[in-house]
Amino acid sequence: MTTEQLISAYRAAGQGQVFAFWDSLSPQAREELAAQAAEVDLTEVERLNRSLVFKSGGGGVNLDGLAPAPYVRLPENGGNTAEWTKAKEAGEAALRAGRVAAFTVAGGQGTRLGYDGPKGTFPVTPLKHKPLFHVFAEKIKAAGLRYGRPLHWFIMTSHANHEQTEAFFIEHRFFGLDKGRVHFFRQGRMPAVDFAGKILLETPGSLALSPDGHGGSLRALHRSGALDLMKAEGIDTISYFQVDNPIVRSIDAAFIGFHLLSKSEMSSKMVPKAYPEEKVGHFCVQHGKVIVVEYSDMPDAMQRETTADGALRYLAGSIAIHIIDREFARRLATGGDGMALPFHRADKKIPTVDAAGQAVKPEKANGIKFEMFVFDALPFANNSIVIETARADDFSPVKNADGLDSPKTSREDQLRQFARWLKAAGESVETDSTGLPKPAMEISPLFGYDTATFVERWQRLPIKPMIADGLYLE
Ligand code: UD2
Repeated sequence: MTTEQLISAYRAAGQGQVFAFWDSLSPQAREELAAQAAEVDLTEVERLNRSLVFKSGGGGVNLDGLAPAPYVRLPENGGNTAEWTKAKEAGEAALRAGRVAAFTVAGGQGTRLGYDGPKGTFPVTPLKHKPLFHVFAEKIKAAGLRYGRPLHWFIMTSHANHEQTEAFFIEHRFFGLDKGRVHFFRQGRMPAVDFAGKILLETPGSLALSPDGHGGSLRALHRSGALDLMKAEGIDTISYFQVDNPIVRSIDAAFIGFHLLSKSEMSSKMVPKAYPEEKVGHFCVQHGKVIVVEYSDMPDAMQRETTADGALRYLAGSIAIHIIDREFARRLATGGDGMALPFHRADKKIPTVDAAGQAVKPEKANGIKFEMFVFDALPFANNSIVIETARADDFSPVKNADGLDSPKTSREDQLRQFARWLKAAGESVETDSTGLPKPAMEISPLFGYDTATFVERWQRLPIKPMIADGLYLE
C-alpha cells in the first residue's frame, strides 16, 4: 500500500486525524508515522469500537451457568500419588525427547514496581541479587542437564524493552545458556482510542501505541516464526510463565505430564486463594469449558461464597502458569475455526496532543487501551485441565515496590523455600515462626530446583557446608 492509499484508508475509516500534522512533519517523521499507521488493523479497531467503546458498560462478563472448575489435587491434599508419579514420568519422557520449550512473557511495563528497565533485569535473589532472567536461565539450564536435552527458551518482549532485554543477555553471556537456543521476539501493539473511538496521537508524528497484552503472545509466537522453529526442532509443548515470579517451576515434569496424558491443548496451575478478595483470576467452568474469571469481574458475594465445609467455593486462583500445545497456539493465532481471543477495555490516562499539536498530560482517563489475556484461550482448548500446586513452591511474584507481592516478600519466600529443602534433607536450620531462616542463604537452581533435586544433590555432597555460617550453593 502506498502512503496515499494508507492515508485514504484512514480517512475512509473516520481516522483521518492520525495525519492531522502530516504537512508539518519532516520526511523521516512522515515515514515513521506511516510505518506505525500501517501496523494498525483498522478493521479490528472498528470492531473494537463497536463492541467495547460505544457499548456502555464495556463488555461485562457473563456469569450464566458458572461453576468452580474441577482440579487435580496435590497428593498431600488428597490427590492420587500414583497419578502424580505417572504424570511426572510422562513429563520426564517428553523432556528427554526434547519436546518442551520454555516461554516467558516479559513485555509488561512494570509500572507498579517503579523500576526503570525490563522487569526481567530486576534483582530478586536474597544473597547474590540475581535478576529474574538469571534465575529462569539457571532453572532452564538445570532442566536441560537433568534430562540430557538443552531446552529452547522463548522470551516475549515489547517494543519498549526489546533492545534492552537483548543487550542484557549479551552483557551476561546468556547466563551460561547456548545463545542459539534463546529467542527474543516483540509482542504486538494496539493503538489507544479516545472515548469517541478516534485513534490517539502521542506526538504529532506518532500514534499512542501500547502492548497488546500477554494474550498477544499467541499471535506473536506465530508471527515471529517461533512456532515454526519449534516444529522444526520437534517441540510441541510450551511451558508458559510470567517474568515476575522467581520461584515458578519453569519446567515442571508432573505438570507437563498431566497435560500430555490428558491430551489437553492448554493446561493451568491453580493455588487455593489465600483470602476471598485475593487479586487473582478464578478457574471456573461454563458450558463445559474451563474459563478464568478475573477478580475484578467476579461479584464480591461470589468471591466470598463458601461450601458446606466452610471452604471458599471459588477457591482455585490462577497464577498465570500454563502448558500450551504448539498447534493450539497456531490455531488461535491464525483465527482458525473462527477462534480469536477477545480484547478487554482499560480506561487510562494517555499522553497525547491537542489540536495545535501541543503535548497533553491528562489528569484523568482520556482514552481506552485494548489488551488480550492469555487465559481467554482456555475455553477454546480441548480437554483443558487444571492442577493444584503449592503456593510456596511456585508463586511469589514481584509486582509492587512494597507491601504484598514485593521484592521483600518474594525474597523471604525464596529463603523459606531454601530452609524447607534443607530440612527435607534432614538438616536443622534455625528459623523464625514463619519459617524464615536466620542464616543468610541462597541455593542456585543449578544445585537443586525443587525438594527432590535438592535433597538428591545435598546427599551426594562429600562434605556438608556449615549452614549457620551462611550458605551459597551452586
Ligand atoms: C495477572 C493475572 C492474574 C494473576 C496474576 C498472577 C491478568 C489480567 N491477570 O495479573 O489473574 O494470574 O497475573 O501473577 O493477566 N505482560 C506482557 N505483555 C503485556 C502485558 C503483560 O508480556 O502486554 C506480561 C508481564 O510482563 C508479566 C505478565 O504478563 O510477566 C503479567 O502482567 P500483569 O502484571 O499485567 O498481570 P497482573 O499482575 O495484573
